[in-house]
Amino acid sequence: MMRICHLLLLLLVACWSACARPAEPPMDALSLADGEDASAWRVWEATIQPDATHARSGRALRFHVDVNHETGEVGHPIGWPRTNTPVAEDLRDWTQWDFVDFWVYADSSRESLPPAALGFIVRSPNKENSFSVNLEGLRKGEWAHYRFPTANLPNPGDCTGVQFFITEANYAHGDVVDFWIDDLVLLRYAEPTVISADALSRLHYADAPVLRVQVELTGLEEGETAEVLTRLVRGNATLCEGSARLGPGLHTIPLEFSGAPAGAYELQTQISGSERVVTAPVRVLSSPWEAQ
Ligand SMILES: [Ca+2]
Repeated sequence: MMRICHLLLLLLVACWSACARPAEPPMDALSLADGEDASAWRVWEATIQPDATHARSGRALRFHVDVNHETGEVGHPIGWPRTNTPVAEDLRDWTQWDFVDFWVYADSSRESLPPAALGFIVRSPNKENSFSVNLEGLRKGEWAHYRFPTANLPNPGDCTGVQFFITEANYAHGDVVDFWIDDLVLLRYAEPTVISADALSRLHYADAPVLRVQVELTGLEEGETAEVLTRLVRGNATLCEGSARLGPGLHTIPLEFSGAPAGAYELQTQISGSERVVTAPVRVLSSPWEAQ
């Protein structure tokens, strides 16, 4: 009996997790590398070639490094084996896209990878404006998925190239390491999408007349707008609701609030006509003493 209860509980939790997470909205994708052709990739102190040993589909780009602490560039025997490709001139404006997204599979002669196993750079004409990141979470014998918002790049309007590199100082002389890079794409929401919605303050005093909701919208052309609905609910009861017609970017919707009993509520926000609801908790307080 105990075991059945546990099983039911697990099923409930699994269902709850699946239901609570809104399905990913449809996206447009532009492929930068699908692993079938490495001819546009330049490489230093390493090799790169299409290879089917590990691939999301077809082949992946296999970036192979024999770590060597004694050879390499003059003055930098412990260097940075790397590979990069230019981005075609007409594709360099990534403000038109929401994410850069790719998969990496890692293998090595080592028992496990060092913490900073592989780096990724989105290059800009000006080096200081390049985006450089250590790909955390890479593990030997596993795929890892990376998705970076283009809004986080210092210069998303002029992305001239992408690069993968290792820092040999993080490895031992003689280590062998391979990375299979696949499905390197730019993604954007294909329809109006709420990417975040939250109360400016998650603690709301019951006598305050306005609850301010911060909403970020994407999937809209400049000048295009969408109707956004937002409401505060508990169970089946809607305490207050509002709507606004908004364009892309960050906005604040003032939600008229006519009072509600103290307690935990849920803020629900969606594009009118869409089933995808973004939720955030709000706590209504009847007096400042409850904030403790
Ligand atoms: Ca592929």
